Amino acid sequence: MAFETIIVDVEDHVALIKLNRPDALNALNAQLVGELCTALEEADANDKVRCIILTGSDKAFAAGADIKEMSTKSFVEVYGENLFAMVNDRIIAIRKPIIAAVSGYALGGGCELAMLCDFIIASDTAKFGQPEINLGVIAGIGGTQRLTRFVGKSKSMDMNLTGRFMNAEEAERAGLVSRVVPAKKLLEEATSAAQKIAEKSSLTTAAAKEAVNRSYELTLNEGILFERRVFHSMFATEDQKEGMAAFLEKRQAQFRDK
Ligand code: CO8
Repeated sequence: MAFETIIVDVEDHVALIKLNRPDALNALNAQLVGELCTALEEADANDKVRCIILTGSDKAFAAGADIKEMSTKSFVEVYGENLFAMVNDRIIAIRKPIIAAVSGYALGGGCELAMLCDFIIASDTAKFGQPEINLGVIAGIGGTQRLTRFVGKSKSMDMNLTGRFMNAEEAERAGLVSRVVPAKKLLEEATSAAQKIAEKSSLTTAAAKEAVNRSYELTLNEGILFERRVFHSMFATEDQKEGMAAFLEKRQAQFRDK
């Protein structure tokens, strides 16, 4: 499908999705959000794709929901259409790993979009924030929920109540991002991580993603039971036999997603 607000490129089993509304700092309008969800679903369904990278520009991953588009909406409209429910639901349904490669601003819906990915690699120029409070609203797609689970109550309250931005170093310290790299190396680093993931069995990467995500929904004991059962089920796959045989034979495993 031809897109106007994003650029999609598939190479070496990695789908790179680039948000591309430079004049609006990649603000998430309805068109971009619709195209993004479609591109993610197409990548999820494409057998050639084994990992997805979501990125923006050097200046902005995304500066949030499109304020111009939202500003005149009424309660009846946003409640009636359940604004942003669909984006959340479509993105969390993606089974392949998604890496957010974040440079520059990741604000409001931009920060929330990065948190909807499986992990975040940030450039040293990245700035994260939930500045919705300055607009007379609050976060709408995880900024009070996912952020609190990722960085704890105190920092989440600070971000959501003052609207201040967190730089990359603070975001790494707080556990929001997995690593920080120089801006020029951002895509190289994200691609290298994606290619490492692409080498694994896609059965096991999907299972690992599912198990980690369940940790946010279940009690510890239920989560460990879920993990153990999924671990057991891996023994029904050829890839488990291949992975363990390859280790014992001191060779590289050849996974076949079976
Ligand atoms: N919406 C619409 N346009 C935007 C947005 C935005 N969120 N952010 C920037 N732009 C536009 C500006 O209007 C400007 O356009 P123009 O040149 O036509 O005037 C252009 O992008 C460049 O922006 P600035 O001139 O402001 O650039 P600066 O470098 O001076 O400032 C900032 C950069 C600090 C990022 C500043 O643009 C800013 O504060 N932006 C708004 C950030 C914000 O408040 N975000 C939260 C939005 S609300 C939200 O996200 C609710 C969550 C809903 C979930 C959505 C899930 C899909």
